[in-house]
Amino acid sequence: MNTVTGSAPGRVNLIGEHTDYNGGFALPLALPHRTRARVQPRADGVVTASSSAPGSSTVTFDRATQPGDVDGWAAYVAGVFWSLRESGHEVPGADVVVDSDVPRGAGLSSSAALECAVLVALDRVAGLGLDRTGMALIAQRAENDYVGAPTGAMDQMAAMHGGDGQVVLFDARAVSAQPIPCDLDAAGLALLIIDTRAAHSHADGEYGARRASCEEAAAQLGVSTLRALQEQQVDAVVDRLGDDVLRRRVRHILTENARVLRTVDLLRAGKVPDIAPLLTESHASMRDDYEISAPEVDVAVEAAMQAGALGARMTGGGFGGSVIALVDRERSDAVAEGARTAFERNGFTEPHTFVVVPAVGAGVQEDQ
Ligand code: GAF
Repeated sequence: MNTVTGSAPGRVNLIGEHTDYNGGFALPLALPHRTRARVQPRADGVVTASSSAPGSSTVTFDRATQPGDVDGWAAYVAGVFWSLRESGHEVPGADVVVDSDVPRGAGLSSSAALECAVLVALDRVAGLGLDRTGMALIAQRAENDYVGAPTGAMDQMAAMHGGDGQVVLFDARAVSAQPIPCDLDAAGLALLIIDTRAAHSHADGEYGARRASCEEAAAQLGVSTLRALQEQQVDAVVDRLGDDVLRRRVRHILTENARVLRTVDLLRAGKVPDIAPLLTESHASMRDDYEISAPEVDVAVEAAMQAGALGARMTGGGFGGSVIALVDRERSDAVAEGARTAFERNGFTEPHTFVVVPAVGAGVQEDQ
């Protein structure tokens, strides 16, 4: 068996937040930032995981690892070995060496990038021949049941299905990924990321609490997921719920799904600038109805808009992480500067800002 290097991108979600675990729609894109995992098979069944990140030490575990054996960043690696076995796939032990330029803790899915980089490499090393959606679901299971973060599959689907100049329409009920053209450059636009550097995690309680609220609302409404209500009038649906918090959670999910579909229509029609107000509406919905924003995030969105962004919203799981701003290309520096100035005024840590374009999904390279 040869040594194989897998690589997989981080992602930003253009629109469609917290919809995936409700059987809904999301529209992520793969980032140019990637995680690489060099996987050298070994015959003794042992796995070592090491990282080029400063201060990280090598973690050793058995290829038949079980949830609870490994924690920290290496749990995402161990989780992939576990999830593959749980799905009936035999893989050898290996020395896994990880290197990444996906910002960590920024809401840009460094965890899915790590899972998917290891997974595509193991798929090739063991000659499994898995398809991309199948691998995304195996990676999601690693995150859910080994790491313990109750996420949907959007991040892994973006890492697996992303493409140059495209966003990925993820339909969580159908478990399908469809490429949608998104040529920002041709429209004279840029997508600016403002990493607020406000702490963010999926494994803590708030993400799971939102998921539980949606499941509770679906049960009260007599459906298996909120997606089943998508064709109905939003007000009529929420009026059937007695609890105000559940009403607002459901309103976010149903209106957000509709915004994703509207965005897709506009992108298909080549009307890229017209998606901007939908991004800003999505942010207001996350802030007011779903209550997953954070002070740094709201300041970043407001500052971006004041500095001339066409639309802006938080991206990812929430409670921190990154904001995306759709800007006229020549305004991107001014918008980034506007965010920095506002953060300084508010006494927040300086944000990281950078422009991204949709990039390719996971892939492998075999060492000669
Ligand atoms: C995180 C999760 F991992 C995704 O599955 C998704 O729910 C997202 O938050 C919110 O849209 O990135």
